[in-house]
Amino acid sequence: MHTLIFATNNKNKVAEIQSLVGPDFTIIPLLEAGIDIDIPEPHETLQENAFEKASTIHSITNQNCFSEDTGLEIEALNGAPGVKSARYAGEGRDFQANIDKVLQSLNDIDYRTAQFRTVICLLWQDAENILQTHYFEGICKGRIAYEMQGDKGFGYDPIFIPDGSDKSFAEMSMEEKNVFSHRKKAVTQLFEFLQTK
Ligand code: ITT
Repeated sequence: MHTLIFATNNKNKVAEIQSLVGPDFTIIPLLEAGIDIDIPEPHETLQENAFEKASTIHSITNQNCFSEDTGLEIEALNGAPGVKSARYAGEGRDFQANIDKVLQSLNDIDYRTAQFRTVICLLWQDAENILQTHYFEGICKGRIAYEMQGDKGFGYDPIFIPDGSDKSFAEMSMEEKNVFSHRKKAVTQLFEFLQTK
């Protein structure tokens, strides 16, 4: 049995990852661990931000933990919003404003190829008590819809249609989203790694 703190304040991420956890793992979200802080994400890469979040929580708890940073990368916008996805339309981290800005930026552009990319950072104390850092990445390729579709999920889900589907993530149940999901792919690698421990 592995117990891991998940260094996030995003309840939707917690719900998605809880839905993937098997009996061998216990995931403890920050609020359940009694930690109520907004961890900064100041860096230029998902990997650096993920490390920042995991290392901040490890320094507080001294326990095994992981974090993840996710970006929506749109080819016609040279990879934007990318690492700035949470604050694309400003510091308010407003889902609707972020979606409006993406749709506005792609106005009159039919080339709508995009991907979600998730980077997980695991800080793990090995059997010799040495702290190891491991990264796991998951990518979901797809396209940006012309308008919002569906009301499930969170963030950019209403405008992202994964390859292999005609539905946006916001038109899917969590189980359907997991068939395609960037997060599912990264978490699967994390669990596979932990199963070898
Ligand atoms: P933590 O840093 O506390 O984990 P956050 O919401 O700040 O939570 P990110 O920086 O990783 O998380 O998220 C970047 C943005 O991308 C943010 O606006 C999310 O809503 C959005 N996002 C992340 N995963 C998504 C998904 O699976 N579907 C749609 N939008 C997503």
